[in-house]
Amino acid sequence: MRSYGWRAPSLPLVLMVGAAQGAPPFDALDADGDGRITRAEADVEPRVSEEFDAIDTNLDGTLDEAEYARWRASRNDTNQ
Ligand SMILES: [Ca+2]
Ligand SMILES: [Ca+2]
Repeated sequence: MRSYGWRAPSLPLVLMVGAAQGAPPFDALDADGDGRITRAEADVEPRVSEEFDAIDTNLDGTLDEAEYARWRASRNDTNQ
């Protein structure tokens, strides 16, 4: 008489969480809203922090929205 019906609804939740684990939106990391993500701001997101140099394609030490959008798009491609 044990009920294990909770397993069924848990699966879509896992899938949703998995999808949400993609990179956060630019605005979420740009804490001070100046349109650039600094290293300090990127520190809250380990994946962004680790790849900071790769994302900063113009090497100015900050991530602008275009650089970040390009990186997010490339991640989405590989994740699917
Ligand atoms: Ca900022
Ligand atoms: Ca940059």
